[in-house]
Amino acid sequence: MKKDKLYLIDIAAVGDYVDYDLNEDGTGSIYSIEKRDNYISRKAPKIKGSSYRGERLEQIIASNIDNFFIITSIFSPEFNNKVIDRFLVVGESAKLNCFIVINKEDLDQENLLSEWEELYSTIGYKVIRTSAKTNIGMDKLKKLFKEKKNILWGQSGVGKSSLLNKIYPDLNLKTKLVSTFNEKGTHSTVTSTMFKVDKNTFVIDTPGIREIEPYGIRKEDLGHYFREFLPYIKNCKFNTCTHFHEPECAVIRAVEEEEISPERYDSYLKLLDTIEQDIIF
Ligand SMILES: Nc1nc2c(ncn2[C@@H]2O[C@H](COP(=O)(O)OP(=O)(O)OP(=O)(O)O)[C@@H](O)[C@H]2O)c(=O)[nH]1
Ligand SMILES: [Mg+2]
Ligand SMILES: [Zn+2]
Repeated sequence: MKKDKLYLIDIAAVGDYVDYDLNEDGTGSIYSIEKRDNYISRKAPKIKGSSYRGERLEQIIASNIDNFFIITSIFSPEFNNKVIDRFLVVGESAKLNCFIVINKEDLDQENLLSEWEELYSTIGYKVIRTSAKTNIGMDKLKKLFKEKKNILWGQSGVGKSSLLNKIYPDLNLKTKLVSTFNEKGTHSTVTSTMFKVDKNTFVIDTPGIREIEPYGIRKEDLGHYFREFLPYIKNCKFNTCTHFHEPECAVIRAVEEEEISPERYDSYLKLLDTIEQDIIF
C-alpha cells in the first residue's frame, strides 16, 4: 500500500473533498482536504520546480475514483503496450478498477490488435474497442461509466475528449484536429476537470501526457502490480524477490514455461530498471 507522501507538486487534486470559503468575487480559500479513499499519481515531469533536493515530486492526477479508463489508440499515437503496462501499474497500486480502451478502432483495418486484446483479457482486464468516429463501443463505455466516478487518462491525442464528447455532446470539450495534431504533443486538454453527467455519474477528462512514470513504488513491490504474477510470487524463494536475478524465482520460471507473457515480463523489467531504491516516504 502506498503512503501519503511528504512532497507533492500540488496540494489539492480533482476529486478531493475540501472545506473552503468563497468570496463574492469568485476567489476563495481551501482550508482542509479530506483523507482520500484512493488517488492516482505519477512522478512529476522533469520541469523546473518539480523536484525537491533532487527527488522527483509526486503529481496527483485525481482522487476518490471508482473506475480508471486507460485510453490508448491504434494509430496517431501508435499503440504501445509498454505504455499500457505503466498505466496499469499506476492503477493497480492505487487498487482501482482498471479498464483498457483501444480507441480509433476505425483505423484498425487489419485487426492488428487482436493479440493484445486477447493478452489483456486473459490476464483479467476488460478491453473495450472504441471509435469516436464511427461510434463503436460508445454504449459499452456509457454503461460502464454509470453511477461511478470515472477517470480517462492516457497519452495526448488518443481521443479522451473526443470519446466524452460523443457520449455527452453537451460537454463540448476542446479537441484537436488530426491535421493539426502534433505527435510530439501540444495538448488540447490542459487541466483535469470533473463533470457531473448524470445524477450519480462523473467523468474526469485529463490532459494527455507524454510519459508515465509511477511514483513511490518499491522494487520488491512492483511484481504485485502485474496481476498475473500474483499466483507465482508466493512461491519465490525470497520474499523480497524482484524476479530479476534471484535464484529459484517462480515468476522467471513461469515466463520460461510460457505461463507469463514475455512482453509483460519485459515491461516489468524495464520498469524495474527505472525505480530508484531510496524513495523517501
Ligand atoms: N480516426 C479517429 N480519430 C479520432 C478518434 N477519436 C479521436 N480522434 C481524433 O484524434 C485527435 C485527438 O483527439 P482528442 O480528443 O483531442 O485527444 P485527447 O486524448 O483528448 O488529447 P489531449 O487532450 O491532448 O490529451 C482529434 O483529431 C480527434 O478527431 C477515433 O475514434 N478515430
Ligand atoms: Mg483532451
Ligand atoms: Zn521471484
